[in-house]
Amino acid sequence: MTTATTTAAVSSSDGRDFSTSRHCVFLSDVHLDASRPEITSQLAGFLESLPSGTERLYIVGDLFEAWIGDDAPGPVGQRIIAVLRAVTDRGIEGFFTHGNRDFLVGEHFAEHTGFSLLPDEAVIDCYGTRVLLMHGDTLCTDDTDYQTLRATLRNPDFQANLMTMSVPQRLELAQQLRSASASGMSSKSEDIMDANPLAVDEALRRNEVTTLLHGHTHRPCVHTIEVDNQPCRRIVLGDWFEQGSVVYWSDDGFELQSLARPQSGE
Ligand code: LP5
Repeated sequence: MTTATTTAAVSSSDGRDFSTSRHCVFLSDVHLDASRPEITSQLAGFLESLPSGTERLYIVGDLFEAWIGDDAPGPVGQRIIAVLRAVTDRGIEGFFTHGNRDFLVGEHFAEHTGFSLLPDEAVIDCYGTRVLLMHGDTLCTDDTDYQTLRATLRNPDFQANLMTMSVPQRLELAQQLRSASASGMSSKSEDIMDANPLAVDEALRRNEVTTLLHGHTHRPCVHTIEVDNQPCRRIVLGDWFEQGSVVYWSDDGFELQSLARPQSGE
C-alpha cells in the first residue's frame, strides 16, 4: 500500500495502472454544497471520467453538506443525481452509505441514481479481501454529545416526523443543527472527535474482518493495528474541501490517493 498525490488519478505511485485493471473506487466526505461549485465540478469531472476498469463505486457518506430529504435535492443534488445515473448507466455498480450529513438519503435517491443503499456497517468483498465499510461517525464513541444527537436523528419515528415538515422548515432546522454542532465542536478536543481505538477493535471483531474503510474524521491515512494478535488495517478517506480523496482497489491491492483540484479552465 502506498499513499500518493496525483492529478491523473488512475495510476498508482508504484506503477500499477488502475485504468486498465478492474477495480473499485471509494470516496466520502465530499460535502457538496451550492456555495462550493468547484467541488461539484471536480466530483462531476471525476465521475464522468471513471476509467473503463471501474466495476463498483462506493460513496461512504457525507456526499452532501446537508440532505434534507429526497423531495428537496436542490440544483446541486439534481446535477449529481444525473451524474451518478450516468455512472450506473455505464454498468458500474453504485453503493451509498449514509453519513451524518445525508442520513435522509432514501429510496427515491436510490431509484433515480441506480445506487444501492448500504447498512451502517457493510462487509464487502474486494477482490478476495473482506472489507468493512462504515461512514465512521459511530466509531467516535468519546464524542458522547454527538452520539446522543445521532441516536435522535437516526430514530425512524423522528425522521418520519421530520419529513412532515415543509422544506423551508427543514432548511431552517438543518441550519440550526449546523450552528449548534459548530459551537459544540469548537469546545471539543481533536482526540474526542477521532475514532476510538477500542471501538475500531470492536467493529473489526464484530464483523470478523481485518480491514476497515471509513471516512467522517477527515484524516486520510492508512493505519496498521493489531487486534487479537491479528494484523489489521484501518483505511481513512479524506474530505474534498481542498482536494479530492479516493481509494482505488484492484486485484493488486489498494491505494489511497489525493486528487489535486483542477485549475479553472482545465
Ligand atoms: O459533520 P461534522 O464533522 O461537521 O460534525 C459532526 C457532528 N455534527 C453533526 C451535526 C451535523 O453537522 C448537523 C448537520 C445536519 C444537516 C443535515 C440534516 C438535515 C436534517 C434535519 C432537517 C430535516 O453531525 C459533531 C461531531 C463531529 O462530527 C465529529 O465527530 O462532534 O457533533 C456535534 O458537534 C454535536 C454537538 O456536540 C451537540 C449538538 C447538540 C445539538 C442540539 C440540537 C437539538 C435538536 C435536536 C432535534 C433536531
